[in-house]
Amino acid sequence: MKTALITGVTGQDGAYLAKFLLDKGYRVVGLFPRRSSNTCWRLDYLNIADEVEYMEGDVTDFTSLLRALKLTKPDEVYHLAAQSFVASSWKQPILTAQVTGIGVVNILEAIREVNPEIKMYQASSSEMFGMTEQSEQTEETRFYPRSPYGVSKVFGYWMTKNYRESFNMFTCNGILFNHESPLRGIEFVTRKVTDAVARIVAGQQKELHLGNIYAKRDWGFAGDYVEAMWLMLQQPSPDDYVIATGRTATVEEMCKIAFNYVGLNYQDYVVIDPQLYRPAEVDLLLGNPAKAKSKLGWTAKTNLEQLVHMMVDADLERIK
Ligand code: NDP
Ligand code: GDR
Repeated sequence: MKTALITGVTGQDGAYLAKFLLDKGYRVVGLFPRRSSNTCWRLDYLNIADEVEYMEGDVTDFTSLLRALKLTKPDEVYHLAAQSFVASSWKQPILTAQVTGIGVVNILEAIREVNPEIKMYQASSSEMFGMTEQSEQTEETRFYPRSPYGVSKVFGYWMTKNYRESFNMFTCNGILFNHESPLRGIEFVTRKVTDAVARIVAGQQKELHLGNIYAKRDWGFAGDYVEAMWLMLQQPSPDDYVIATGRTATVEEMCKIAFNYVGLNYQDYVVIDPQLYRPAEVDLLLGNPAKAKSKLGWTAKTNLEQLVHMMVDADLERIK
């Protein structure tokens, strides 16, 4: 039986990945930072909270990572923990750098110290491309991050690559484009929209305030994307991969799909609020997942309409 240690196990991806690995017969250990209230709602939703083992630790506390690795002896580490909300990264830039950036070198150092044979997945991001000059982004596209979050992820990306090249460690970057689900945090735009649709249907909300609805994103389903993380660590050698659907849509188009699904016109509810504009924006993300298809045999299974409908259904159910 293989053991996987997941940092960020209580997050969207951590929950889906834990379920995926448990179904494969793994022993799954989650690094669990001390919080004053319950953060296990996603693991509860997937009915796996009791099947995961927990190790208290925080990615900014190197000693807690050393201890977690020594005690649990994982074969694979999936490093998902981050301050992952781009908009917050301008409000808490130093925390974002410490958690999302330095956290990566903390885990790499801890692995090097305890057992450099442990395979490691780093949750890199399409936000690293930022103000891209290319209409379609691949593993070769230059990075131009546009937020403290994106800058921190670029640091983590290069550290992961550097430890592979310097110490021959099995470390992989998954450059994942936006992926969503019914377990997405409410602050991210897709979930904000689907939650609002459900509340409007229930008569609990009248308007939906949004920022830049012309931003384009390549949105996939988180449940599909966690398989790609696992596949990267099963290859004969470590590498970096773009994981995306290959289709882009504006926030406005995404709204239209969500409102149309319940027979409403988004234009009757959406209010543009300039306060929600970001200090610097990423206008267009569109991934080319050709390498993942040819090397990992991975493609996205869920299209944008299916994804949005799934999220609206889940929010309608919650409102009930
Ligand atoms: P979430 O924000 O849902 O989850 C983040 C997780 O990190 C939570 O479990 C959180 O714990 C944990 N965490 C935060 N700070 C610390 C800390 N100091 N020590 C230990 N754990 C911490 O993110 P997602 O699941 O959506 O994303 C997973 C990873 O993938 C992140 O690194 C994100 O940046 C990256 N990514 C995500 C994409 C997406 O579209 N979802 C796309 C590309 C990359 P708690 O619950 O206690 O707050
Ligand atoms: P993103 O996701 O920044 O791409 O990062 P988010 O859903 O927050 O924003 C997507 C786009 O929508 C625009 N937008 C709004 N966004 C939010 N959150 N709220 C609004 O009201 C709103 N109105 C318009 C944004 O300006 C943006 O252009 C996500 C995170 O999961 C990162 O951790 C991950 O690395 C990237 O995806 C890939």
